[in-house]
Amino acid sequence: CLVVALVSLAAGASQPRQAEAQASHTEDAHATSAYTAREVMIPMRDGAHLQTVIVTPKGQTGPLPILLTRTPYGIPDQTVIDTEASKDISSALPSWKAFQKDGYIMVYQNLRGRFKSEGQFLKTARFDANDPMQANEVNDAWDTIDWLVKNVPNNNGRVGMYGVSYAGMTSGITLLHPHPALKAISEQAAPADQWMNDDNHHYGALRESYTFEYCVLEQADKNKNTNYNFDTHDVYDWYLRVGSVRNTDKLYTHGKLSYWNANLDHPDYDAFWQEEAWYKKITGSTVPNLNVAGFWDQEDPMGPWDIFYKSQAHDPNDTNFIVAGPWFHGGWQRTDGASIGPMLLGGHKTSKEFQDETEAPFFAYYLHDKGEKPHWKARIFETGSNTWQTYPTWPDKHVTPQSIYLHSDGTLSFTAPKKNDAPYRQYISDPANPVPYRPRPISPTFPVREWRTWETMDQRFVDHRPDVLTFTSTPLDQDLRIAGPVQAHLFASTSGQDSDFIIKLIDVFPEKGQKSIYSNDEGASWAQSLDGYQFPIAMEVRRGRYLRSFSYPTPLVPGKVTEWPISLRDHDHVFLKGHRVMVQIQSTWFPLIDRNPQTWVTSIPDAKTADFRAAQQRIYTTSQAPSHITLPVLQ
Ligand code: PG9
Repeated sequence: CLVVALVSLAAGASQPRQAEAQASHTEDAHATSAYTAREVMIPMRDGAHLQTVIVTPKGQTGPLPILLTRTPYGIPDQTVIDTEASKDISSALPSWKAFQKDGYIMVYQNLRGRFKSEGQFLKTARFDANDPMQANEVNDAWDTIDWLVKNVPNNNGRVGMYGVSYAGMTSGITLLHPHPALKAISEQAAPADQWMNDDNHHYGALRESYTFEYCVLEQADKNKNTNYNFDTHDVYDWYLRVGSVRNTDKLYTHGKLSYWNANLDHPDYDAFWQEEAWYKKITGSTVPNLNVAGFWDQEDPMGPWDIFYKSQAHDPNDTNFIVAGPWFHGGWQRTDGASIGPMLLGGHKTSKEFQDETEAPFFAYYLHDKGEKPHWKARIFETGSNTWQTYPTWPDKHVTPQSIYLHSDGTLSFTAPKKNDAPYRQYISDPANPVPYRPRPISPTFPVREWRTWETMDQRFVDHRPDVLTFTSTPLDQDLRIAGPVQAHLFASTSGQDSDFIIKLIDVFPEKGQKSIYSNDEGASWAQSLDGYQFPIAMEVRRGRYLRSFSYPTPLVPGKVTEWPISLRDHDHVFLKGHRVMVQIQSTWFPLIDRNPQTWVTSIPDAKTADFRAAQQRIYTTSQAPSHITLPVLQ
């Protein structure tokens, strides 16, 4: 039997992801070949042929459904398939093991313009329903499904699609015009609005280091995923030295990364980005869909919620579902899910539980007529209590919004500020000395692992910096359970004409007796202290120039107290009795978020060195300007 080199199927495939797949595959290297893989070039309506691998279980007796994944990152067994027309492979990839007891024909396709697929890489979620010849991911999926059901021997005429991130987007976007044979999809961490709250921007604030490095990964070479070769160990230094974001292109990439340059050329929510917000064209739940979201997703935290909520508006047959859990981007397919960052999850293997108990039964029901339809709308792994919860509606009907207020003495409480309280706390935000988004030295985004879990990192690394404000509650005298959308309202001013505010909702562990004990398969075990750990539950940035309009930025009035609504997305977490609730506020988050010059410029990526100036930031804590976070409290 053969040992084959697996390329990770997962979106954003990078070296560690490949290494994981390879390691798990090697374990099975001596098993009997269980599948046959063959490569075909499937024709699209405009004549482009897309490289597709069809993996069939050996000894298949009856007709089986097809499960299709469409990715820009390379299909599995790329190297093997490139040289031969068909090949035996010995074992399932980790991410499809759970399906195989029911039996599926697995199909992987490289998107047009990637690897051996012909045509131009689209790198867009455009879809014009009035132009049936438009090259887009909806039509490519349609043509592929049409070809598969007509040409793959022994298929049962039903197709499912699934995938994480980019492959989640290519699954989810089929909702806009599904092929009749497409009977179920599971979009997982699909980006839905790249300017608003997914990979590239958050409310217009450019995700500089991630987007730049992602564009290198995907666009530098058609035939492989590429990592940028930095000349500093700490990329914080590299980005600071680069200065104006436009210099990345001027000095280093010289027009080679068209999508990166598009990000710089379109700083505002213009027609370019509105076209990318494909989920807004969803008219309802057209195909049964299992949306999957991670609460610590560092790339596409909002897309699945956008798609879920938009489909929910018209879901007459109740076929739109959401699963969310304690996962980084795609964590439910890439780890066993026994922990999130350093937090163990009560003995659960949340990824395996999701795959075995939710994902596989979902496809079995819609593609095999086996088992039962999900009896819930949302199935969520709640952290803190470390339990799976099912909800008949999401948000749950029993949620009561309760506001937790920031006070000028640095406390946080459910009591609103009093009339005579001091009006504000303040700090100087200096773009020349930005707050790092994770502890330095900051490694490149890919291929190292820290990127995956940075959203779980202990926030003590910035606590007490002079440009970070901290507000803390007393220890809770009972559990505080939140389930639903979390919404911050800052009342703030700046001495500049533009500014960012970053707000973090944090669960502070007690000072004694908190630890995670890990063990490995060899029987070794070790402990990590979590005493006083500042565990982020929700974090978000807003950019002042877009407070009034996302499409037409306007300057802030220096010194004017303004309300900043900041959505912190949906969460399900229990702050346990004895823990404290903390809020941190700062104005830089570098180099993840590009620096705001804090003076008025028409385009931040083109700001000059002299435009970057320090500003005095004030967070108001009065009865007229009560900064607070509204929590969805569930008793
Ligand atoms: N988050 C990645 C991505 C998807 C779509 C567009 C841009 C980036 C990914 O992991 O695929």
